[in-house]
Amino acid sequence: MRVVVVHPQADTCARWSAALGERLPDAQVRPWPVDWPDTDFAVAWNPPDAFFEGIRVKEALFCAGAGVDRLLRHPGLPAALPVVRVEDAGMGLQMAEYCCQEVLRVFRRQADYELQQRERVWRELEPLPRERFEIGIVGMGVLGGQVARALRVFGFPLLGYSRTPRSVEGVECLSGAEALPRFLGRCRVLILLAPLTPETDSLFDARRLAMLPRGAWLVNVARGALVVDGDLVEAIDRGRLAGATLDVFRTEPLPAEHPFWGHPRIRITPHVSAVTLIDETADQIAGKIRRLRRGEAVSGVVDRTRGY
Ligand code: NDP
Ligand code: OXD
Repeated sequence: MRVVVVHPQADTCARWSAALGERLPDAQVRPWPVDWPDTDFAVAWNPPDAFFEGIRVKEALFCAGAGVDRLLRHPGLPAALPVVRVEDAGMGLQMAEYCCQEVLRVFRRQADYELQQRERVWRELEPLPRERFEIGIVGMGVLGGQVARALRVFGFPLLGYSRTPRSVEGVECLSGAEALPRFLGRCRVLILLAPLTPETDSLFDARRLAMLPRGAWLVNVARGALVVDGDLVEAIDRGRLAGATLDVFRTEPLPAEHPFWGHPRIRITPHVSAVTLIDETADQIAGKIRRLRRGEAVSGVVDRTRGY
């Protein structure tokens, strides 16, 4: 059995190959480029345009991350090749840490206390009422579900929004386009954790952002293109939104001249809210390769018509 690994960073590619090689001792695992005409499986993160020109992937392509938007836009991706994505593999816990941190920062008025510290002001601010501090999560899949479960501990009212109906204990779940205005109208903090698809591209434009309660906070840990950048800055500057925490951007790395960088009410991290953990993910992918070899079904197969 042959497995090719393709990744833009050579050292990471080598680490992936070694991790998969250890777990699949009967396989030949090689970093791309290889001189093989074909391979049974490929494991890929942002493969270059030339990738599929020189090699035929026979059984399945594993995305080395959870989001497949970029892979599905690859011009050479064969139409019939099954694409399998990463499901959790340690990302859910990281996402839960990141989102809880940002929610608690807003709830505990940390930004206001930081401003006070700069002025050497000792003043106790009014606590926000927990029972009215509603948190909304767009995307109640593997990661959104784990974020909701982590937030439950704090007793905030939780809302979830997904494409199709979901049921998660302790979360009021809404779905479908007609429910979106009702959902947005309640979110003091809005967490984006839906994939980038034709339906979610630029979904959070001026009109949708205006549906949020005045003073809401946006946390985007999904993909930058879910949000219209200029509309977000305007909503914050006009005081409609209190601010935003952004981990993902339309262009990454975020260009130095982008207005997000210097904005006092925007917090930025460089796409690190949940990083792919090579060992955990290699365990998952190697397990799925073994199952596929035995003719068994695996989870995480991307539905290309849905786009995730
Ligand atoms: P899942 O496929 O498990 O969940 C996706 C969720 O989004 C589902 O609940 C789905 O609805 C919902 N959804 C899809 N389309 C829409 C829509 N049009 N409107 C509302 N909801 C929608 O994905 P994961 O939870 O594993 O990952 C989610 C995303 O997180 C990834 O696609 C990726 O972009 C991003 N990500 C970011 C990382 C980072 O470091 N910043 C790391 C990892 C992932 P339904 O339940 O009906 O299917
Ligand atoms: C992912 C990501 O989708 O890193 O896994 O964003």
